[in-house]
Amino acid sequence: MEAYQTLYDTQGYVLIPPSVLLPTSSPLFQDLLTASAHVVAKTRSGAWSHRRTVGKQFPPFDSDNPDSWGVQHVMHPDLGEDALVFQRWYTGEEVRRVVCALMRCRDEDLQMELFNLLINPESHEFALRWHRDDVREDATTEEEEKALGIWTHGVQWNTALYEDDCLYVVPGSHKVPRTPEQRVHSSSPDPPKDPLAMPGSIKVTLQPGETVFYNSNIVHCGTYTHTRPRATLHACIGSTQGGASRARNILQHGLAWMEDSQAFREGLSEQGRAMLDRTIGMKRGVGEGVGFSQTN
Ligand SMILES: O=C(O)CCC(=O)C(=O)O
Ligand SMILES: [Fe+2]
Repeated sequence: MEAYQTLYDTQGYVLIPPSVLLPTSSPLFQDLLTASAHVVAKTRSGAWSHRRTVGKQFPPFDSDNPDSWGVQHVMHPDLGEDALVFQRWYTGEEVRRVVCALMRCRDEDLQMELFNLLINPESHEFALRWHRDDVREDATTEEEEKALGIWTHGVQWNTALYEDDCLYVVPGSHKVPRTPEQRVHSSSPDPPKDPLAMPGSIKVTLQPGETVFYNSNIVHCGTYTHTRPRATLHACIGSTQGGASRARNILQHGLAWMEDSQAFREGLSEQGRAMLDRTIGMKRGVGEGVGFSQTN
């Protein structure tokens, strides 16, 4: 675990093999694959409206385009048995152990955040511009320094169910403001024509069952094609040690259902319920109107 921590701290991301979190031979892998197929079908048919819409890169997502690049809130109780499969893995011991190690926190500090599924659009090519999740593209160097200094109380990860080479990152950029040249590549709302033209960038390729944990304020982007299947579990967990520092990044996705649904609470394990209670505590502490991280 220590080697993973060191890599995560220095690079801003770390690859974790399937054996640690999701062996492809495990029944859980099959269950997650099946549950994913169900929720993708519901999203494509319009039966599930919480989705990431092609044409819209960041929250709030609209419903302008019928095609989707993500399924939102896969633990939502309205998704029935499938939601339970997603919950079981997200709140399970394996995930919690790695998350605690990377954030150097205790199990009692973990707060439930987001769990979504990233999928291939059905009939479009789409891409996200170079960005940091919770820092705007026009932030000054000083603003970037300040934001990056507090961004250690949450981890985000992608676990691939099919081979996935959609994500690009700039290793080390979670700690330092962008260089003038990197700013040129990350200041417009348009996605890059060639992601590798960004100085220092690399493509992250995941095999089925493999995970990349990343600091979501690392400079990163994504390219999506309809020509290959993508079903990648996309989640984050925070630590209560961060106080309200995670609030905007998380609450902008709309998490009232977590607090309001008795069915959701009842479906969770004891550890899951404790994680939920910590999130509700943070939510009540910050009140309404946290706003959005990005303006486009
Ligand atoms: O598609 C990905 O892997 C990255 C998604 C992303 O960067 C985001 O949702 O902000
Ligand atoms: Fe992002």
